[in-house]
Amino acid sequence: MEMIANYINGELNPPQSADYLDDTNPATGEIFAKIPLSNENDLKYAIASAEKAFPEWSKLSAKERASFLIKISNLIKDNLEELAAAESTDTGKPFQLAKTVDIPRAASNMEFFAHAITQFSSESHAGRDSINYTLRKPLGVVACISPWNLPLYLFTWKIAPALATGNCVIAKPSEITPYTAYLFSKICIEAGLPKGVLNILHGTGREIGNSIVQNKNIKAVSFTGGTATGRKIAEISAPMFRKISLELGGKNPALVFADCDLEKTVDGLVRASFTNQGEICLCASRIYIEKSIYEDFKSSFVEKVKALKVGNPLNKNSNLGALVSAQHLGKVKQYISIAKEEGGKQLCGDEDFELEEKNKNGYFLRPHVFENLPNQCRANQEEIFGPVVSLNIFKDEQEALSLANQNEYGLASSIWTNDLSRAHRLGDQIETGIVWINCWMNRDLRTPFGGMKNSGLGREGGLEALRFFTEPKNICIQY
Ligand code: TXE
Repeated sequence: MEMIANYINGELNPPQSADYLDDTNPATGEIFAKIPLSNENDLKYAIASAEKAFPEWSKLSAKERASFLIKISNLIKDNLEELAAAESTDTGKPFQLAKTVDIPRAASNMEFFAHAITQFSSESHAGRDSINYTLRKPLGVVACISPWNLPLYLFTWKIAPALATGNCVIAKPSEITPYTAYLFSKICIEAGLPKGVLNILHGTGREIGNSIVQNKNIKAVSFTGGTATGRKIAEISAPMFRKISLELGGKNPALVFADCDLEKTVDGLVRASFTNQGEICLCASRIYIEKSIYEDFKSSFVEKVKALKVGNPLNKNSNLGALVSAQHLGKVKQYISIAKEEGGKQLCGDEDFELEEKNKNGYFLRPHVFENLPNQCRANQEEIFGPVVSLNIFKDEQEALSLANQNEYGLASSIWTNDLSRAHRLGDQIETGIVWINCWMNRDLRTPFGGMKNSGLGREGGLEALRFFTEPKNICIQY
């Protein structure tokens, strides 16, 4: 049994409580590792180490800091297979997905911000009798708290810009999927990252997560997770006037117009709905289809969803693996019951499927598609975060927009049309932070990433992240 360790002051440490939590493989139901239950004492040690490391780390040139990030990125690439297998074991996601998306993206995150910081410049404003220039200083010790759905991918997405800008970091991965963050700490040691620059604490959100957020020495919190947790972090941080970046849930609409390329749209939306078992905050979950093509779309979509293979995540041909935990499977199944009670007609999801003997206790669920759900019902309004989508009808563009915007979330949307003017019009009016036209999850790391309404606060990515992790200071010089 692997004992996961905290990474504090450049070393792997057991938790001071000596208490551990089980780490379960969701595809088998077996416990494969033990997770440290960190407490205030571990946090104190981590913060002291980070504060000690900060003066030297923040004074390194951008190029010097970038060289550590590049080393880490290369080591992630060198360990691709091992990291992908670990991610698959911890989350239940297909190994192929981890190998082609999660882990390569973690390497890209480190590499991208290594390059970005060497190109980061600040503004200057020349006036008639003076010139102003802006310094962008690192904040100090900052916290990065990440969720279970894309563990190493989102963990590095936060850590990389925080380190690149000269901050020292206290990072907490989800207690549900901590394993690749542990392997990442070993990579940081191998890369020679100076001690205390990055500290990784494992444990529950309720205990160590809350302690990190309550700590006044933490100058900023970058968080991805549920909306309820984001709200708590905002409430704690507001009286401290502390910077927060919150990437929260989504209930993402997809609008399908009669003038779309139907086959490409169906393929695109099967992927958008069920990649990673639907456990991505960007997944499409409410699909709105123009009335004249509704029946054609529905039959083609449902046929392709029925053909998706659910099973052992280590098999190359599994499209969907297991959901992340028994608890989460229970939550998703509860929403399936709610959808039925709300009048939804289930179009697929109950087909028989074969599981290998070792996967019999895993948390598997076939993708579910519903129709006939009212727009305001819970199944169409609340984030399910699993392989469940609804098909809905609209009559014209105005109605499509109105149905899409009737939701408390505002993270991502996709619009499927060949009418360029319509794409621009809706792109402007739809209330989401990210709009994809005729595609989904096409990501350029330079772009602002994040949501409006209950989907969060602030943006990550590119310059937005570099600005978040720095304090601007204006200096005015009289000529
Ligand atoms: O998130 P939590 P969970 C959504 C999705 C999911 C729900 C809950 O709907 O069902 O959120 O998921 C830490 N102070 N998303 O339970 O609880 C926690 O330990 C400080 C959307 O995983 O928000 C973990 O590291 N930290 C999402 C992280 O916060 C706390 C991705 C996220 O946990 C804390 C995942 C506290 N009080 C879930 N409580 C997305 N937008 O990508 C928890 N944590």
